[in-house]
Formats: sequence, structure tokens, C-alpha cells
Amino acid sequence: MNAVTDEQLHEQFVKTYGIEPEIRVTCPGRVNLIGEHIDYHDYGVFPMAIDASTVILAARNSTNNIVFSNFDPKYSSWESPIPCPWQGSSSPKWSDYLLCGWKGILDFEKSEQFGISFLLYGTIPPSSGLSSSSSLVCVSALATLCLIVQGDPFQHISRENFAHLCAKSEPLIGTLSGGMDQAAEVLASEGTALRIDFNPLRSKNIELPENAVFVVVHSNTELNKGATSHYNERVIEGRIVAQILKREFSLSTPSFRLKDIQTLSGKSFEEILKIVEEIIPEELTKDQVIELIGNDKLEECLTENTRKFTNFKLRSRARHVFSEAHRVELFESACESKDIKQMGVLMNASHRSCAIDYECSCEELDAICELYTKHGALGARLTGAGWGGCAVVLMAADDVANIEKLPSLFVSKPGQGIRVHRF
Ligand code: GAF
Repeated sequence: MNAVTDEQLHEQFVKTYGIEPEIRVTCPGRVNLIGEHIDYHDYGVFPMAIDASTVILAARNSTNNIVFSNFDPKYSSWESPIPCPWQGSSSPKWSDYLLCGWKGILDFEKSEQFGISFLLYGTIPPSSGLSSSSSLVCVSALATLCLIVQGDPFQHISRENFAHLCAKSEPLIGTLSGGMDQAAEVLASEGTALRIDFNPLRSKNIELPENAVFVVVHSNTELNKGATSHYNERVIEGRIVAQILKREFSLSTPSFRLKDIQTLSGKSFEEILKIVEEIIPEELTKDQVIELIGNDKLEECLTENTRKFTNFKLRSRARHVFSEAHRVELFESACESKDIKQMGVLMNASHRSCAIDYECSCEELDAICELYTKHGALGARLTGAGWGGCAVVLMAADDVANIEKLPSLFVSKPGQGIRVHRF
């Protein structure tokens, strides 16, 4: 679809609903530069918002219906009278993501349901690892909030709490995702990448070196159909590792964070890594996990949809998490000292770790990374959940001409976070 102007969207809203929109919310997608699959273990990540975005126009209506329509006719409209009984979906459509954000805010505000009309338009390629789904949750949540409260919504709830709320609402559609995507989309500032940390959620803006160019490249495979199940499997494997670490290091709660372990055990980073390699088994069946940590602890790890898993890879997953967390720290330092070569080295190592230890890459993503590296990329890695979708490539500004003929999606500059316009 060609880019649509604000005027066209406005016109479409009036034509569809016969009323004027009250609010426009715009939310960017994100590209994660490094720190993959570690947000849900409370480790820091390094994303930036991108120019592509999702836009929603919204108004209260007097029909007592919740109505969602999409500017793109390939997505059919969705409608429900109120009270709408929606509680989640395990095979989500675009409208289910909107319902997550809508429900999250109504619950938070303890608000009655009211008639609402949404018109959506988006330029973030779906199922591409650029977080189009979280942007749907965020625009819907913010539009709903703005229809409930007056003035600046972020005076009512901080951006951090809002991002956290959106992240907590999203698992209603079945993925046990962490909080990176919503945080990146809500907390981003134009011109800088973000270092985001969790529990509690916080972020700092990080200037990227001027000669660093990040290119987003589509592998031309959408996130594969098994991605949600693979993702949830990784989350559960991590929770099992955290249970083993809790027992081994006498932690008060299951934790993957080396800092927590270090504080308690007084051991060095290297000593702990060595112990972890020794005490975490490579692979266990469900029965073996029960033998090791007990059925009650395994139950604490599982959710209704993940009870079916019967085999768990643990040691290589833990290796990825610890090494990736360490790479994020090094990437931040390299960024601050404008060492783009080192940034590239870390991105390549991250991709290898994702592919080998975390097994979340695919042939097409590996091929894209290899192709760009052959053409002078300093670093190339999958971005987002993996199993399809996009890679992010780091080029030195002087070398960008080398890749002009390669299939890129866009060159990305750090974009602005979610924003609201009241008409
Ligand atoms: C998806 C999830 F939504 C994020 O929370 C994060 O885990 C990412 O995959 C992998 O780093 O985008």
C-alpha cells in the first residue's frame, strides 16, 4: 500500500463512522540492535524505534458497539456489542491485538465499556520481527485511555507504567513475551537508541556513532507458524534454568540475573559461568525435570498452553542468555566510545548465539547475514523473535554504496516513541 496522508485517514474515518475522530495515536515499530530473547529474563536490551508506524483514529460512538476497521481492505472489520465478553485469543487476528490494549486500559481504569470506533492504518510489515503486533496493543491502549481521561495521558500514567501495562496485556493472545517491544515503542526519543532494563522498567537514551548506519533487511519469510510455540518453549526452558539456579545458589526467588547470584554467592562472573555450565543439564525430559526440581516447581514454570511441552533444552539456552546479556553491556560501551567495528563484532556473535544456542534463526536469515557480511557489513544479525522476519545490518556510512544493489527494506534512523494528537 502507498503511504496514506492524515487527511485521507480522517476522511475515511468520517466516511466509515459518520462521526469525527477525537484522537489520533501514532506508534512506531522497533528494531532491536542487540539483546535478543533476554528481556523476559530481566536482562537489558538495546532497541531503537523505526520510522514505520501504526496509526489509529478513535472516537466514542453512541451505538453501544465496539467497532474496529482497517484502512487496508484486506483486513476485515470487527464489531461487538457491549458488554464485549472478549478475554483473549490463541490464534490472534489484528483486532485481537487491539482488544488486548483496550481491555488492559479498561481494567486499569476500572472503567465500564463504552461504544468506541477505531480506524487503523499501519506501515510496519507484519510478522517481520519489527514489533507490529505490540504497536497495535499500544495504539489501542493509548487511544482508549485518551477517550477516558482529559489532557496529557502521560500525566495520568507514566510512560514506564503505560509500557508495562501494555506488555502485561499482550499475553492474552498466547505469547509469553517480555516487555522490550512495548517499552521501545513507548519510551523512544527521536535520534537516539535505547538501553532498556526491566524489573523495574527503566531506560536511557544512547547516541549512536554518527558513522553507524543500520539497515533493516527482510528475509522474505514471515515469522514461521511455529514461532509462538518455539518462543513459549524458550521462556519455559529459561524458567526451569532459573529454578535450578535458585536451588544451587540459595536465591530467594528464581532468577537468571548474574548480579543477583553474584551478590549472594560472592563468586566472580567467570566462576559462576563455569558452575552454570556444570550444573545445568543440556537436555531433559519432563519427567527428568520433575525429578530434578520437583513437580511443584515445574508447575510454577508452566502455563495452561505450555503444559504440553515434553522436552527441554537448558544448558545451551542458558549460555545464550548469559552471553547475550554480557554482549549488551559491551555493545553499550562500544557505542559510547564510537567503536563501530566492535559493535559489528558483537552483533555477529549475537547472531551466532541466537542461531546455534537459542535456535531461533532460519536459513533465510542466516543467508541474509552472510550476504551482507560479504558486502562489507560490520555486523549482521536477526532482530526480534527470529524464526523468520528481518535482520539488522550495521554498515559504516562510507561503505553504504557497497550494498545499494542488495535487497534492503530500509535504512533506519532512531525514531520517536508513541504520540497523541487530540482533534
Ligand atoms: C519478541 C518479544 F515480544 C520480545 O519481548 C522479545 O523477547 C523479542 O521477541 C526477542 O528478543 O519481539
